[in-house]
Amino acid sequence: MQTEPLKAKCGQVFRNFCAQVQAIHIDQLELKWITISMLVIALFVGIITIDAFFHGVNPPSKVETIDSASLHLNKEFAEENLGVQIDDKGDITIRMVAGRYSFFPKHINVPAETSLTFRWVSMDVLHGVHIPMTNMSTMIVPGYVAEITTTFPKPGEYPVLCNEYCGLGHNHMWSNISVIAKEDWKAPVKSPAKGGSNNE
Ligand SMILES: [Cu+2]
Repeated sequence: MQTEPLKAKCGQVFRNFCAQVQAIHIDQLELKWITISMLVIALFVGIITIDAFFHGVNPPSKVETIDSASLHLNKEFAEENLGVQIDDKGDITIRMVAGRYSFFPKHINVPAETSLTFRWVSMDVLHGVHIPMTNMSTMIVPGYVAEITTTFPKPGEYPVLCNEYCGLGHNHMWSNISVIAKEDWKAPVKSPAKGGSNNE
């Protein structure tokens, strides 16, 4: 019942707005620059959209949840499943837990020039992880799994730093990764964790 008058009112407001816009005098030169600016904005938005589509960049709404209070009971993030694991297809997954004030495991060995999938969880408060010289920089929010795929281009020692203030010991919160030449790296002898459906 209320929709018709509302629709008419909205239509009237829109018509008034259009009339006002038409009444504004816009100089030709100004119009040219407005058009150029709009095209530049459209170009940038287009580039971002296409890039996100081809690189599989997802909005933060694509979340994977986990119970931070019972990580030790969770199959995927139980202590024996942490660290580097290689599956039958040769894909490497690294599971790490952040807690005040360290990353667990404290040290891992990974191969250089190889795609590595890191899965991070927090056992207590909000943490962050930053590995200089890589694209690894994310928040580790309690209750969520942060997954990032990265590649270390060169062998060497890489620090793993917490970049979210998490308490008095925040500045001691670090860990390190030894990146080993691809041909010298040996896969750890561990049975792969069953990922996916066991996050409750
Ligand atoms: Cu921290």
